[in-house]
Order: sequence, then structure tokens, then C-alpha cells
Amino acid sequence: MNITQKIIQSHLVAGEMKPGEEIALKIDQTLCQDATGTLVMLELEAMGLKQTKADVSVQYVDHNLLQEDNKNQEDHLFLESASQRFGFYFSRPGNGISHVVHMQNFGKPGATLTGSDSHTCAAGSMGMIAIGSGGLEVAMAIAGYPLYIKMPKVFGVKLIGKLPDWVSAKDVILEMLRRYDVKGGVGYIVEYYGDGVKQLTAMDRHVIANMGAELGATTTVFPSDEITREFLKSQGREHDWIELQADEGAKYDKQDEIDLSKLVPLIAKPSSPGNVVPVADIAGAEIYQSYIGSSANPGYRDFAIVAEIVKNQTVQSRVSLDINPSSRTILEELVRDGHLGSLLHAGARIHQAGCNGCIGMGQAPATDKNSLRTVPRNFPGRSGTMEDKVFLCSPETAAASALMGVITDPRTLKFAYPKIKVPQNPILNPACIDLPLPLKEAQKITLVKGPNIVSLEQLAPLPTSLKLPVLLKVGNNITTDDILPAGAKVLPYRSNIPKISEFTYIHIDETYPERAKKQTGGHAIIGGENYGQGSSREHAALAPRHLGLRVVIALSFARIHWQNLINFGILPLVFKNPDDYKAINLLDIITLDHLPKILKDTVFDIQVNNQTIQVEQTLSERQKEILELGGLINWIKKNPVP
Ligand code: MIC
Repeated sequence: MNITQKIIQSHLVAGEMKPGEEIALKIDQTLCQDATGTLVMLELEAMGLKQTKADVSVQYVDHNLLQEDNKNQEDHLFLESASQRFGFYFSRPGNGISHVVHMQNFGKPGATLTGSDSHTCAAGSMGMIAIGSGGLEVAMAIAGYPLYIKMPKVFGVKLIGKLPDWVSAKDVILEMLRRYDVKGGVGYIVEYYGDGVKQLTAMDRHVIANMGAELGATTTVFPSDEITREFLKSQGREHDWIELQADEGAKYDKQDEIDLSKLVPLIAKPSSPGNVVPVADIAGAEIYQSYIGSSANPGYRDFAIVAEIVKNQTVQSRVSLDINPSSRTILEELVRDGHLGSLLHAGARIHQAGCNGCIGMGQAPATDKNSLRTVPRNFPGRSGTMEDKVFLCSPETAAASALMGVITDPRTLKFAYPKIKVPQNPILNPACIDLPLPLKEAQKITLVKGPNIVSLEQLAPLPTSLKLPVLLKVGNNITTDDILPAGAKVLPYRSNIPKISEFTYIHIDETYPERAKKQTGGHAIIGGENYGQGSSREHAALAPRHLGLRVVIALSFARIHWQNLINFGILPLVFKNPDDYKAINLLDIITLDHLPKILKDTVFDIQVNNQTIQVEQTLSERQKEILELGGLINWIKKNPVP
């Protein structure tokens, strides 16, 4: 067996491990972050949960860190009280990004994790099956339900050789994106193996696993080996280590090989992580920002290498070199080892540990000016600037470019590649993570709900027939950032669905929210390929549902968003004949009769104006029931924990 099969088999609660079939997995750990976590907590409240049933549940505060007014801080206080109430660990603001802090404090080889953030897959770096999900799925895992997913195929990627100087883990995942683009991983778990894996530190593996989300993969998994053991030991948790390797001759559904020694510095051009070229191809273009940090390059090494490259020099005056530490303890280590001093002296700007500018919480670039970032995503406008030009690259490329003021292949710098040693004496600071309260004390806690926290509305069951005008028709690879933007203006409304719904699709069609509200009988949206790629934010389903969205017909869907649509009672259908996508126009009327009966067939007819077209659905029986009842919360009320 490969590693994926081993972990899935040991956690299989229902279903068969046949690709495409729905399986149910026992979940050992859950992770929430603040931007999605407030809804999770409201969902737990609606479910009447006493205490988490998972071995470990952690609530992180890492996204909404700017405090322009009362809202974000009210969310933090709510989350702190809810963590106490439901038996969670609580990682306070300033501790850092969920994915790296989780890896440091809780990651455990062989275990399963689900988190309300698409980059939860980063924990696959330690030999976990770690899956990003919508908040409701996570709430269910917290309440003791298994996680339902379609059994993925396994994509084995053999790594051989050793990375050359100036080339690092980010270039490995950019190479995968160059080969497979943003939907090349859909339906797969990417499993890395081979001698090349031994050349990568635990945090290097995190870089590669994290951006498996950009490939559209269900998750990524690495072996758990001596390097994993060393990492756990350095975190004082060697007892959590077990060895996990694929069996000799293990089979994969698809295979590829990367010779690390042949890789060159790569860069994803605006505005898709799949738009990858060698840095050398576009060298010389002026840059205005070089942004270091995020869950895509979170390791000590990723900051120390930048510090060593810019040491005793000054970055170009035009360039803002923004340093965003990924965790409090890594920041402490950078201070201890003098790297923070080198960065400051070279002209860098230092921000607090957290997600920050990666989702447009500050540090937005100027219009049309090139911003080089070590972050995982460069979807249009995600930086907070609508006309942005964000490039994704390694810390080496970002640092070299900051020094030169233009996009620079770091191999052209005139000094030796600085070798960074991962500190053998990392700083541990568990006191900054609050421990779960014992049940008795926890039951006395009341949730602290400021005026910005609005409880969830009750969703109506699926009617037997729907007559819906098409209010939007969009193209391929629509992201959840397109559907519901992030950024400092919108994120503070993550706990207030009526308010946040006013921002739905505004960058694609600012008239959509108003038009949708007027259409009291509901409406449909038409999408292209890979509809809803990107984040796990369930707001991208819940907000349009609040505005009356009942059906999305697309050429194909991204995994998490597809699930989120179902969870909030929105029917996701796929065109059987792609030409029908071209033929549908705005304001056409879609008619679906005999619901939910028609869902018995995988392929069935619907009417568009007076024409008949065929659509396809791949829903499990459970998902059909969820849709019929009007969403997962209604389903949970009828189906107590098995
Ligand atoms: C992201 O990177 O897009 C986010 C912000 O972390 C999201 C979660 C969110 O929308 O809050 C994700 O990746 O799931």
C-alpha cells in the first residue's frame, strides 16, 4: 500500500476505497482559523454541542488581525469564549499562522486532520491525511461525525536528486504547478516519495504540501521518516512520531518524477498560481514590493535565507520588503539569531506573525506595480488592490529582486549561496496557547457575542420545482475570492452573513447583489471549468444562498466549493454537453421539475427557456438528502452522530 491508503484504511468508517466513491473517515484533529472559525462556532452552537469529540481541536487567530474598528476584535473575543466553551485549544492573535503553529504543536504522523482552511493540507508534510473543508464539515468532525469525501486517486511523485544552490522547496511546487496547472490535482491525493524526499526538511515539505491546494488536490502526503522524527524531537514531541513509508512496490493511479537537481528558480506570473515560468524568462522587470512569509514559505529557513542575502546591504529604495513572520516562536528565533536585525538594517518592514497581506489584510500594492510574494495565491485582487500584479516565488528570488529592484534570478547574484542551518535549539512557547477547559468549567462559559456576530438563518428545504433566471454567467477557474472577496474591508463581516452578502461577486458584476435580492423567487449562476477554486470559505456559498442562489450549472467544480454548495442547499450541476454552456445567456430561465426525484438519475433533462438540455450530478445518497432538507444543518438535526 502507499501511505495514503494506509492512513485512509486505518480511519475508514464507511464506504469502499474505490476512487470516486464516497467514504467516511474518522477525524483525529480539527483546526479552525478566525476568518472561517466564527461560523464554525455558530454552527456548533446551533447543533447544541457540549464539547469537541476530536482528540485535538484548535482555534487559531491569524487572518483578521487588523483592528480598524470593533469588529475583528469582537470576533477574537467570541472565538476565545467559544474555545473555552467547546473544549478547544486557543491560539491567540500574534501566535502565527494556523498551519505552521499546528505543525509545531500538534501535527502527528498517521493521524487525520480536517480544517476550515484550504491549506490544511500543509500538515501532510508530517505524514498526516490533512484535508481542508468547509466550516460545516469541520463542525461535524468536531461533533464526532466522520468526514465524508470522495475517495481520491493517488498521484505518486518521485523526487530524486538534490536541489541546486539558490533553488528551494517553493520551486518544487511551482514546478508541479507548471506541469499540472490549477486543476491538475483535482480528484487526487499527491504523495511524494523517493530519495529526493530525504533532502527536504520538515518545513520544506510543508511548503510543497501547503500549495497542493493550488493544484486542486484533495491533499498531499509525505512519508514520516527520521527527518520528521528530528522535527518532532526539536518541538519536544518525539513521542508523537511513528514511521510511515509506502510499501516496496506500492502502486499509484498516476505517476511522475522530479529530478530536484535539474530545477531552476521559477515564478508564477499574475494572476494564477499555475502561470509558471523560469525567473530568468522575465528577469529585469521593475518591482515595487517583495513580500516574505505566509503558510507557503513559513520556515525559519525561509526568513533566515532572506536575512543572509540582504545582510549588510540595502534594498532598493523603490521596494517595500515586507517581512511577515509565520509564527511567534520562529519570530523569537529570528530575533535570537540576529536575522531580524539584518533584515531591519537592510530596510525591511516588520509585521506581526500571521496571514496579513496574503489575503489583503494590509500591505496592498500600488495599482499595476509588480509585487513579488512568497505566498500561495495571486488571484486577481486578492492582495487588496483590484489592478494588482502579484508574482509567486521563492524567498531567494524575492530577496534577490528586492536587492536589485528588478525581477532577478538569484543565481545571478555575485556572492555564494548562504547555507542556513535549521536551529537545533528551537524556542518553544506553549504558554501562548490556552489549554482546553475541563468539561465542568467549560459548561459555565457563555459565548461573548458582540454586535457584529449574527446567528445563522434557517434554510428552507428544496422545493419540488424551481424556475430560476440566470443572473450571472462566468468563465473558467472562478475563485472563491471572485465570489466573495477577502481583504481588510470585507473580512470583518465574516460573522455577519446578511452584511457580507452585499460584497458577493462585486468585482465581477457589482450589480449582482442588488439584482439577486430583487429576484425573490431565487436564481441560478452559470460557471465554467473548476468553478469555486481556492479557499474553503463557506461564505462563498452561504452569502449567494442568502441572496437566493439555488442552482449552479458549471463545466466542472472545485472540490471544497462543490461540497460547500451542497451544505447550504445549493444544487451543483454539470453540463453534459459543454456546448450548452456557450448557448446559455443572462436572464434565460432554467426550469427544474420533479425535484428531488430527478436526482435519482446521474444524467437528466432540464429546461432552458423552451429548450431541453442534459445535466449531470455526482451526488451521494447522503448529499441528495442534505439538499432535499435544505442543507447540512437541517440534516444534522435529523441524523445524530452514528
Ligand atoms: C485563503 O488562503 O484563501 C484563506 C483566506 O486562508 C482561505 C480561508 C478563508 O477564506 O478564510 C482558505 O484558504 O481556505
